[in-house]
This record gives sequence, C-alpha cells and structure tokens, in this order.
Amino acid sequence: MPAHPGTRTVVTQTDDGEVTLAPEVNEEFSDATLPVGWSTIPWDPGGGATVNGGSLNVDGARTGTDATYGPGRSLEFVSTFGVGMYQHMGFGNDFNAAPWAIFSTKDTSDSLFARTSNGSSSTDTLIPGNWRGAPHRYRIQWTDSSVIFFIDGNQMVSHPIIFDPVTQKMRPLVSDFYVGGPSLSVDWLRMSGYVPSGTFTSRVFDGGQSVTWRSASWTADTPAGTSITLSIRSGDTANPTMAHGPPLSSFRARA
Ligand SMILES: [Ca+2]
Repeated sequence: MPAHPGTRTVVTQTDDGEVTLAPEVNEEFSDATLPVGWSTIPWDPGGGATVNGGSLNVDGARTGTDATYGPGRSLEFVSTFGVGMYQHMGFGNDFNAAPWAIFSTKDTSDSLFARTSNGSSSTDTLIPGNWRGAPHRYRIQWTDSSVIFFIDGNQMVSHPIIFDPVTQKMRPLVSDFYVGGPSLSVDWLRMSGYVPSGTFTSRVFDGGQSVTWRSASWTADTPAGTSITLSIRSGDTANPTMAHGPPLSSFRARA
C-alpha cells in the first residue's frame, strides 16, 4: 500500500507523532520559511521572524495568520517567553489596539500575565510562578462570554469578557517588541475547530514471515463527544486490501 496518510487528519508532534483530526490552524514550524497564510510586520527596522529547527522565533516584530476568526476558538501552543518586556502571544488583531486575549510579559522581565481587552474593558492578571525562559504548553479558550487561560493543562485565569463577533475578530498572533535581545519562540501552534471526522491509513508493516496477529492496542485521547475506530488489513502481499473482522472500536483502547 502506498504511503497514504489519510483524509482530514494530520500528524502532529506534541509528543512524538500523533494522528489527530485536522484543526483550523496547525503549524509545527518544520519548514525553513514562515507558513503559507502567515505574515510578519516589524515593530522597528531590523525586526522580523525566522523559522528554523522546528521553531518560530519572533524578534522585534509581530507574526500571525492573515485570516481572522470569531469566538468559539481554542488556541494551543508551546512557547518560550524570554526575559524581555512586551512579549505577547495569543489572540489579537495587530496589538496596536484592542482587541486581544493573550499571555504577555507586559512591562516586566520576570512575570507573566493573562490579559484581555475589548477596548472598553481591560483586565491584566498576574499568573503566579516562574514561566519565563522555558517552554510551556499554553491554551487560550475564547468563548462567547469569557477567555480562559491554561498552562500545562491547568486552568490559571478566567476573564469574563465579550468581544463583538463581527468587528472584533482576532488572529493567532506572536509578538516581541524590542529588536535584539530576547525573542519569543514557538515550537508548535494549533487552533480549533477541528474537522468532524477523518481517516488515517498506516503504512504496511512487513511481518517478515507467516504471522498470526492476535492483538492490537493503541493510545488515544478522545474528548467528550468523540470516538475512534480502528480496523486492520492483512495479507501475504505488499498491498493488502482485504479488511478482516469488525472495526476494533471495542477491542482495547487506552485513553
Ligand atoms: Ca527582542
């Protein structure tokens, strides 16, 4: 069977390669250039963004998607905030003015804040702890009436706030204000929504001899309302097309 990664699924690198439904935005920054559909605007001459080693590094610029989105989105990313002031990452328009819903160093060298603003209502909440200079997994959940901030799977802050869904659309945006010195780096970034369904077909594994396959097991995360079904194909051929037995959904899933 030829390499066939499937339809409407992607392989992510959260741990070491996982199959997941395709999200609206999915960037591993594994190429040497900025992803298609992303743009960088320097804050000052010399500022910019580079992609190398699987990371996006923004210095003296802001980088984000060209497309903007309304509420009902969850933005998740692994980033390293440097010791520099005025590093922001999350939802924003251009960071010149509201709206925004971001993790931000604000005007400090050692602290991290959860910040939201719709122009008329602004809230900055200090997040206790030392988050700078090391990668952490951040998530910003933007609903119709609130923005909820998570770090490493733990809810840290919740701000009740309403953004105008028409005039205050936002984009995933990464910003480091000062040219030179610390930059803001991003390992990967994903934003919901996810396609409702997808398939993935693995490459053929050659047993090398006649084998009676007896069991299959897998590791899966299935959030509420979702499910996963596995099927197997086998045969004395490099191109097995015959599916054997029922789908393995009830077989053994370790979630
Ligand atoms: Ca900088």
